[in-house]
Amino acid sequence: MTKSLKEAKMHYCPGCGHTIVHRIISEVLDEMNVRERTIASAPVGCSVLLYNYFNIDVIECAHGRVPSVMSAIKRIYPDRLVFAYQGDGDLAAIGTNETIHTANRGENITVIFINNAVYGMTGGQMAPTTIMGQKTTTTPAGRGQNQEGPPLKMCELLATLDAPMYIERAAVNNAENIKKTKEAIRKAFRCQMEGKGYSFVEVLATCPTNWHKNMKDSLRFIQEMQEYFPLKVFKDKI
Ligand SMILES: Cc1ncc(C[n+]2csc(CCOP(=O)(O)OP(=O)(O)O)c2C)c(N)n1
Ligand code: SF4
Repeated sequence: MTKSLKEAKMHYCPGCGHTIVHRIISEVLDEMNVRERTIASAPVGCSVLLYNYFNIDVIECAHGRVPSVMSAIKRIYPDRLVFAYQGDGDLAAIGTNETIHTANRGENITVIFINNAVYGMTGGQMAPTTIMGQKTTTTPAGRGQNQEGPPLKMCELLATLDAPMYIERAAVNNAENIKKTKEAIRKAFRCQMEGKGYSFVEVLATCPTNWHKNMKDSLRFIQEMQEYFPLKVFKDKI
């Protein structure tokens, strides 16, 4: 158990990527000794209850409004570590506007973006990051070019802006990638604490329930996602 996580039973489905990312974040907060100075957002989505799990200050934000709320909090408390935690429906659909303008302003916050290629909480509808051909409840024949268009690549999009300082895409499908995810989050937090500016870490994460896959196939699906979402550092101006 880490100090930054409470001893609480999580509500996530077995095999859910959110649990791994929660654990990684908590380890980094412990190791950086910033737990008591950290403020996070709980988004609307499956991680809506993350304030029950993290032993830090958390503010609940309306769906998609997270980066704006966290920008305001950071401006009021510039000495705090402020991070947004968002799913792909939250960050890349209803919240696209806030995401782009927050990054473009170079707000000194960290955004952790959980890309599980679906709307998890509401039952597996298509997300902006659903990959081509992927079947969801709203794309029963698979996501197609004519009706839905290709997936939105948020790291690539944000990397075209001048202000962001650090942008990386990682995944939690094996031990090596989990280690890299932890390093990416640590680097992003350090970027913020050194006052350098906006940092963004996307994490490809499993949703076995809405993918209708067992764990082995879910991990394999993260490999398939990488055809559209390559794992790499898109920007490092730290
Ligand atoms: C303003 C508003 N619109 C729509 C919803 C319904 N809603 C709740 S969660 C969600 C999608 C969540 O998906 P995602 O952000 O990808 O997170 P996940 O559940 O996959 O972790 C939606 C559309 C809402 N709660 N509020
Ligand atoms: S529905 Fe998907 S994202 Fe939500 S808790 Fe279950 S596995 Fe995780």
